[in-house]
Amino acid sequence: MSIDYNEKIPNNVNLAGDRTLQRALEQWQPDFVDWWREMGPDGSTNYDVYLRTAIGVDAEGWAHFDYVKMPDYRWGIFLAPGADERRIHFGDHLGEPVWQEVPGEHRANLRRIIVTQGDTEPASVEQQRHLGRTAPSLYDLRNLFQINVEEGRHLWAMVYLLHRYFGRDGREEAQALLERRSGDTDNPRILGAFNERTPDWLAFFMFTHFTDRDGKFQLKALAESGFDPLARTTRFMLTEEAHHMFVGEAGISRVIQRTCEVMNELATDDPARLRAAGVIDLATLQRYLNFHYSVTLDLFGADESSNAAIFYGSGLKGRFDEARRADDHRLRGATYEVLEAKDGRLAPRAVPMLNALNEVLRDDFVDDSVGGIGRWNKRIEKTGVAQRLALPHKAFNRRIGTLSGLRVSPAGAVIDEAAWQANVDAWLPTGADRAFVASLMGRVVEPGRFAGWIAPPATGIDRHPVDFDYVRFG
Ligand code: BYC
Repeated sequence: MSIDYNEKIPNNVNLAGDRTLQRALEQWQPDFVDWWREMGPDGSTNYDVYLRTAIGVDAEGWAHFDYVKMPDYRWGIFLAPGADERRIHFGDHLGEPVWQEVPGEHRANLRRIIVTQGDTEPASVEQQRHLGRTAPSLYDLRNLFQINVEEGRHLWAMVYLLHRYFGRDGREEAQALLERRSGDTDNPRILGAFNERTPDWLAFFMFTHFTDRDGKFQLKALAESGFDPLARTTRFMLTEEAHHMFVGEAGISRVIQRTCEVMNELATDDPARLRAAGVIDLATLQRYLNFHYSVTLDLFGADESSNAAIFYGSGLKGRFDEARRADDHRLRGATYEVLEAKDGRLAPRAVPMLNALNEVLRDDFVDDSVGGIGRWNKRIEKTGVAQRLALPHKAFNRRIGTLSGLRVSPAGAVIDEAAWQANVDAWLPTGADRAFVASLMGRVVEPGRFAGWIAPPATGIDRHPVDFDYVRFG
């Protein structure tokens, strides 16, 4: 059956004018829908969900709201408008015109970057597929589904690039993106954090706060790319990413609000009493934070990476805000400090900056995360509660890079295995923490009602009230 792509897939890439591409996508599309039905939000096929759909790249077009059944969501393909005469502004090709087709010598690396990016999108949908069963409100359920369909759109964005620019290998990679599965032992997703479970809503909010923030930084780095279609695609993806991080940050903020209210009501900071009252104690929240933050730090790759140097030198992947940096944008001869263990302590060591670009991006992410913690702590402070949250040291609980072989406390002290084992239950979520959080997860779906462990949001979506019926069950 042929599909009217202009009707079904909103796009600004003239799909209708490219028969080859259209045929390739016609073959991929039913497999995508099969994947969505198998691995997308559990039991949601008949729900009418009040969703935002991008139908254009301008101010009106990118946020069109209506009720949609998710398998019928119009996953569109959009490139942000291109600048005339854009030139590569970093690396060995600095000053040359950007590429509109893939340069042969960079083909394998570009494909690898696009596949790695693409792989995270369906992975996160798989990780979150059971959460609809335990949504704390209709408002939150809708936000979960919004994120899920947009991750689906981001997969389409990468599949478009693979199909349009990489011929047969691209089509094979696009197929493989539907075949890997998060957490599968035989055919897992590519990056570590995307094979972890997202078992409850506290994990979901931490994931969208921290891991979607990795998404922001990686997309910002790719938005600098000398391969113009990748730069323009990722720039448009960033408009959607902002809402995902909002869901995480505001979600945790609302959990904090509710916990602090009960702390004040009961005049206690005893986790056992708070748990008995049905809220999540701040120590448990801190342990979840420690886990999601450290797992996300690993997503930036090894602190020294020849891949990162090659990606930058060849103009494929820049730095965060590349254009705003006051240096030569070639970085040969420049150095950057990475951490290593020396005489039982963490010490900085200067290495060639080109090799340390994963660390440069990780440090930008750390700075941004410090801001987020500050906002959460402000929320606690306003309630008069004395406890505070903190980011663990960036060497804590690492599995990728030089620091992966070390045991490091959240405060940044290098410790031995015995000290780690003696404290790990105070630092990372325990089985008992997860079981407690799971025990709070019950489904609340009456408009305007919220589970007891989370405060309502200040405002609704698209200027609707908080008690709007954001999801209608078919
Ligand atoms: N887990 O030289 P290195 C998002 C592998 S999130 C497992 O440091 P490189 C989103 C690596 O593949 C953003 N393996 O690697 C968020 C390599 O393997 P090989 C996603 C890992 O290439 C929420 C080896 O270790 N986008 O959008 O410099 C919801 C050596 O490592 C990991 C991107 O990541 C890991 N964490 O850096 C939905 C952008 N890290 O070759 C979506 C594209 C490394 O030795 N990707 N390895 O077998 C990249 O730019 C790079 O691939 C990375 C890795 C920065 C990720």
